[in-house]
Amino acid sequence: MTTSWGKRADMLVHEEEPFNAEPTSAALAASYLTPTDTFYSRNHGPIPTLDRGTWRLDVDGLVDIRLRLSLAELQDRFEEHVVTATVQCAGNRRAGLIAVRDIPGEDPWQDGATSTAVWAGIRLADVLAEAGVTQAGGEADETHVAFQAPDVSQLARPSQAYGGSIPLAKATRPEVLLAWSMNGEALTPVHGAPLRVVVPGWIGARSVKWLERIIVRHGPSDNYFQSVAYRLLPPDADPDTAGPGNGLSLGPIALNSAILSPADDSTVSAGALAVSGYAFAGDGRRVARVDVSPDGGHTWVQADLGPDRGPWAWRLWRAQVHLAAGDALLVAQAWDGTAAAQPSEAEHLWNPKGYVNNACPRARVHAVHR
Ligand SMILES: Nc1nc2c(c(=O)[nH]1)N[C@H]1C(S)=C(S)[C@@H](COP(=O)(O)O)O[C@H]1N2
Ligand SMILES: [Mo]
Repeated sequence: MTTSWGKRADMLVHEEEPFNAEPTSAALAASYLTPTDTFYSRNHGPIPTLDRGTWRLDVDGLVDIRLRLSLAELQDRFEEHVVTATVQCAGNRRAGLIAVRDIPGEDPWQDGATSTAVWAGIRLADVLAEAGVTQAGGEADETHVAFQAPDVSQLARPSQAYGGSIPLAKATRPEVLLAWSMNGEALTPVHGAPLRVVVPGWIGARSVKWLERIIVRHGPSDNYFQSVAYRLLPPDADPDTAGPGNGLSLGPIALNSAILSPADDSTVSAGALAVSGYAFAGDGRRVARVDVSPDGGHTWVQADLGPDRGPWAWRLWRAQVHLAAGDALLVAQAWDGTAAAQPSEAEHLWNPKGYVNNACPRARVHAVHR
């Protein structure tokens, strides 16, 4: 069996070109940190192979001093920082929305368009400071930091290189990195070598790979993937005619969770059953609790939460429920530190591009005596 881009053979590959693949639930559940060969990969165009030696990062726009730096210069001049962060695509769990109503032209991601790694690199804030950009009071609301990559996407209208932006207020936070390493090793081509942005707590689309240029500007980027895609349209909107600025801009991640085991529609032994999965609160919030129901939401037990590696990374969880023989509907529901819970129904969340399905995950199981 052939594997693309250094990924394990059992990846669920949605598309080879552009390469879009997610790990199985079992692979994702096997460890807190997702091994690089297991980490999902989301791409909108061909994966560029950049030469580390000749590659340069440009920083310009509304800066006092323009910068043009090699990788070695970045590594010499700035202090290295390490952040454990979950990256999560806004399209994660889209399959649950497609089950409500079809979403043509978008990949049916299951629960694996999210993964967690240890990222090392430098703080975007430090590079911005070197260019004379600091977070100055009220201006931070209108000032945005845009990222430009070289991979040209035919999916954009018109076709263009990938880009996006975040507000200066987020860009200057200590968790936002320009990362050159993932899980202790140099970034691989598919994950953005030699340098990518990692915006912990925000949708994966803002963690721009193969970063070549940082532009400080008034307002968000005009790039298609900022101004048109990755916006949450109302259910009755036509995605084919939606233009720049329509719908809600997606940035901070919404509270979400998934059941990774048992699989939906599986046969299990009656009696004690372990149910496990992940939960992620998004933008600096904490997962406060995960509840699991063995009976479609009538009764609940609390899951045990696994290791806490800070607000930028997911929590794995596990609960034990007791099932009589017969069919049962397992449901999980995560709560965050503001006592907000996941919405119950995917049907109420359906949107034309299929983003942000954070409905309570469900798994139907058939319990048998054996
Ligand atoms: N240059 C570039 N950066 C990109 C993308 C892309 O297509 N091109 N995809 C984005 C999206 S939508 C996601 S979810 C993450 C996925 O990161 P990964 O492939 O390392 O998992 O990368 C983001 N950065
Ligand atoms: Mo994404």
